[in-house]
Amino acid sequence: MENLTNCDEGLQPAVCRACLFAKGAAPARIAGGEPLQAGRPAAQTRALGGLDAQEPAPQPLTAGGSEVWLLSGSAPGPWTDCQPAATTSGAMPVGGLLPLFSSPGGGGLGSGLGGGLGGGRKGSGPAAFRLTEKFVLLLVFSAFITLCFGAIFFLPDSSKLLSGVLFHSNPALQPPAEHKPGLGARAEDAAEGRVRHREEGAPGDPGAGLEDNLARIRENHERALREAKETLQKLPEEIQRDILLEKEKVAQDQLRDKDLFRGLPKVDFLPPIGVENREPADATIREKRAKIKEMMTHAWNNYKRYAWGLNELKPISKEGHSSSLFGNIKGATIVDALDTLFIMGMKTEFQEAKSWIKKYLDFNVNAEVSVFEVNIRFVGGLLSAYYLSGEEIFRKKAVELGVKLLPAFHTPSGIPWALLNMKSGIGRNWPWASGGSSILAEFGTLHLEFMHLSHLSGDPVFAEKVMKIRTVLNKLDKPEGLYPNYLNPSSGQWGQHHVSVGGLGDSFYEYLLKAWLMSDKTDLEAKKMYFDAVQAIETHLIRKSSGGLTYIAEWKGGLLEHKMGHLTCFAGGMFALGADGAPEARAQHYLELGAEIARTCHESYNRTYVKLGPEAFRFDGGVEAIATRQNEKYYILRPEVIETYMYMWRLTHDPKYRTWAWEAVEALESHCRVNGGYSGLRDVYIARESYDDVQQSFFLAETLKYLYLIFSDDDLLPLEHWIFNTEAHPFPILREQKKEIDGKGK
Ligand code: DMJ
Repeated sequence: MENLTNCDEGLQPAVCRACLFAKGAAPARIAGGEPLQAGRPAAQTRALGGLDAQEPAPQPLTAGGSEVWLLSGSAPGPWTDCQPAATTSGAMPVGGLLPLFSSPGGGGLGSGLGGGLGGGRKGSGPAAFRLTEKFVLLLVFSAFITLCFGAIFFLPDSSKLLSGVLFHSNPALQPPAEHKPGLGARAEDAAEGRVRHREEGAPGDPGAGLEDNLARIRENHERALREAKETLQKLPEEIQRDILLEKEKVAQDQLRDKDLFRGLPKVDFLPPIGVENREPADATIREKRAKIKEMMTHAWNNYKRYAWGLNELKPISKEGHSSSLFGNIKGATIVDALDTLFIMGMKTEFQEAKSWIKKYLDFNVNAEVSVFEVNIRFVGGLLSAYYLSGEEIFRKKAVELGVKLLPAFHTPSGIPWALLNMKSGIGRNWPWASGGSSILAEFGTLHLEFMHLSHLSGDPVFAEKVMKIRTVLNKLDKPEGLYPNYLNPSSGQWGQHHVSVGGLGDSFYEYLLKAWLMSDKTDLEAKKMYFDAVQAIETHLIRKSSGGLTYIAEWKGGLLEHKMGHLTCFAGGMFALGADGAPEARAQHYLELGAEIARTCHESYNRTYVKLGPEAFRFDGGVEAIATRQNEKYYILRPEVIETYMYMWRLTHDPKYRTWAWEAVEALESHCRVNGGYSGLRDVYIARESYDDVQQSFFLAETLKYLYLIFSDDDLLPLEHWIFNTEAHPFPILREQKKEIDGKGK
């Protein structure tokens, strides 16, 4: 009865006809001719339109006439019109179709065909058909069948409708209905929907089972109806695009099946360069390095003791901390800390982490995650753990997670969504983002990881996704050569013209430079994009304060906000690292620019009470490198300033960078270390403790790793061989690419 229910509910003709055909009875009965009289309406009063209007009036009534009525799908009116027999006779489920082929009782459709409402002549039945009439009948009926097939197979997801109607006989075999949230809906809605379904009726209660099944069918129908309606309103190009996206999804599922369940292709694991943990020759440096390892042990042991398996630690409350950034994925600290444990030689801890990952790391979670955060921390952490240790489990998990992230790219432009439900594959953007835009620093910080995913899986799909992002960016005009922070994934156009080298923009620029370096300097497009962007940043954003501090301001539609974020401090290291690729005359300039930013950021630390820097500091209203707003005075164990010290140390060996790094160690020990680990601070300008009670996973991944590298020799993870992702996870330079390209060129 589901089709009739749908007719009642106003299904569009195309869809409802598919339902009727799906009943399977109509064609056979029509061919046989006999049972078609069963559902004849007592009186058919419908006015005719379409083909029937062209029929010459004084023709004998034939079943062909009835079919003409059926085919006049373009005639306006709700789909309830398709079921007169069911409503009048109240008997046959296919009553909407059958009466059209009967006539001996008179009236019926013939009344219309003959010459208007109620007029009709008596028909003589199928046996009396003339040859031409039979032919017309056959023609018309074939057209009807074709239409039905079209509705079934070419309307996206009408198969769902059929499966709801036809294949619901065994409720036990039906998966619970996915309660998909629409765009803008929250993941929790979906979760609640699922819970509701489970709660209805106890297991084994057939009544409840039936109810549940009917509800599910109804839900399927409603969804199919919505989708069919949407499809009918779409332009042909949009339908074409949807079909392509759907195909792509299927291909991705196949990829997942192939790769994950039948094993990844073999890759030659190259022993990593520069991972020997040699002690520094200088005793003071050795001690300092040992101290940093002790800090890592303290952070790790407390996480293990109080929050093992959860995402992060609350070092004051001594319990787990879960951030919505990871949805229901667990173990952020474990995955983020893997490579730090490895390079510090903490082998037992590394093995513990590996065992947990093997047993418990699960990505099949029905919750929204931040694509960016999951990529930089989880994919990044797993990739570097693989490259350092050669353990297959990390490669497998990284690729498995990469596949789960692919639906985020199902947008009209190929610019991915910021948020993704990993189970349903539904994506959306942050509700606060300008005009539904994706964020530059988020979709622009996938490149390194996705290039490695293709390398390790043997599948180009990951690389294709990130190269598509680049194509979109290169086609767009940039205001003053700058990249706005917001880009709409549907229109492929910029949102608000806000530009930042800090939050919302930062690691996009970092990844342009590193894409070039990681490709063994073959990715010249990335190099050009990087240097062009840096030039525009220098012209429009970089300024010097009256006290001589160089800073990077934020740009809002042409106006400068003289504020620099803690996040922006990474740029000192980036400018210095990029000096290598700059024209010779500019190389020194970029090193100096890096040094100036490092000095400014050091000042932002030095001008606080605790000697750790605020979230943002300003250069206006008579202050320099100081936070003036209460909500910018916090420090959450961030690494960017220390990251810049690390690059400056490696590239210049100026001892002040070790001095500044050690100041940071002392400040962390004095103000952030607590019994239960390390905590961020709410206000860096006051003496009183102001713990935020979170030990961020990036404290272990980045802050402690960069500190450790500053007090290690340069041959530990040498910069000529390793590129650090934005979460400080080291990836090897992809030299094979060059060889392949060279090989092809020969
Ligand atoms: C880290 O997760 C990454 O460094 C990211 O690029 C920016 N923010 C945090 C640390 O501050």
